[in-house]
Amino acid sequence: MYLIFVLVLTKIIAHQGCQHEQHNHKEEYKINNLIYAVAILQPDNGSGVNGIVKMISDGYTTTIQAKITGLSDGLHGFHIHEFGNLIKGCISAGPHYNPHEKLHGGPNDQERHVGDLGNVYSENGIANFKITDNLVKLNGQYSVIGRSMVVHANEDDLGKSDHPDSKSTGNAGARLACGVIGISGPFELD
Ligand SMILES: [Cu+2]
Ligand SMILES: [Zn+2]
Repeated sequence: MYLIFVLVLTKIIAHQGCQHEQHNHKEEYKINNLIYAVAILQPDNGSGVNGIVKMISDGYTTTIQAKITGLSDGLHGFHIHEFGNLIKGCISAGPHYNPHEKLHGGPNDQERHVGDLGNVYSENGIANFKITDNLVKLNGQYSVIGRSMVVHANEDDLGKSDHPDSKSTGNAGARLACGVIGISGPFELD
């Protein structure tokens, strides 16, 4: 009787272990409950602009950090675009990632695309960028993994100018560099 009990118990524990393992396999790639992503920005049309974007998410907010070189001094629009297909360069990345069908805005606006990260500020050829955002996700239905990061020639007006493109693109101009957002482990951005 005791032996049967032990056998049944062992079976239950083994089964639970198995279920747990299957559950883990379905989850996003997490390290200490954080999800990491990376995008390596490559120049479009010989722009000379390069960069690395690092994202870390706890499932609620995502910190987005970037280091971009080769931009002119000043502000440059910086967005997550819909597609990770860069087959014809940055133009293939499509529009700003906008799953909720909003108008273009800035990262602190209610009315904004999920992909609207505002501007990077470049000085002496180097732009360092860091924000924490609560619309950009690295897990779930609206995960941005597999989409693209794009940096632009001009300042993003955050949807606030009279230009006809203001409410769709921020009139940020040409796409100077872009890269696909991929799953990562932790790494140093320096
Ligand atoms: Cu853009
Ligand atoms: Zn936008």
